[in-house]
Amino acid sequence: MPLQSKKVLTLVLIREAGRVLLGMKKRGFGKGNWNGFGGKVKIGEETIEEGAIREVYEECSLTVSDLEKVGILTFEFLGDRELMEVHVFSASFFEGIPKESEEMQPRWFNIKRMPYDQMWPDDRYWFPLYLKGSRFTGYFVFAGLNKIVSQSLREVEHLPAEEVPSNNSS
Ligand code: 6U4
Repeated sequence: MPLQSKKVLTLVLIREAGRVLLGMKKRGFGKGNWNGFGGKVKIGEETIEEGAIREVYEECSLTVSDLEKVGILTFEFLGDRELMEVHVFSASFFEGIPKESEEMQPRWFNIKRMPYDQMWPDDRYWFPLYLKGSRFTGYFVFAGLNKIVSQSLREVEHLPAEEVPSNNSS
């Protein structure tokens, strides 16, 4: 079965001193997991980063700036022809106080105690690279939502240049 298209998504990790802000996903894809903030890039958004900043504000009321792209993760779900390409950003500047939204309940986690058992199963592999300040690319194949059947993960010097997103919802 040929893979046909990819959906571009964002994932923003907000870091302050020795802690990272995650949100408990209350609905939709990944419900019940502690996750970074993010979602689809909308038509009309000129960069992936613009979509990322909007999602953070919608999900936890923080205004982030100076995002740095740290990773690109591609997910294949067996039986689904659409790949998910998740652009991971690190944000160390923000304004506001994290607030619960309809979609996410935010909470700070000490970087030494990340709740990997309640995160996406791929996170335990790449999160340590993020925490030590590396850049990375990864490809994970899932059978269902909980089982990884193959994976590759690499630390890289530079991430590929950004393509203007052409996918996604309005
Ligand atoms: P809406 O339209 O908001 O209902 P929803 O189905 O909830 O969409 P959305 O837009 O919140 O999905 O996007 C999914 C989020 O989950 C993105 O931030 C990317 C992130 N994500 C998806 N797969 C992931 C994975 N395997 N590991 C991970 N984050 C993942 O750490």
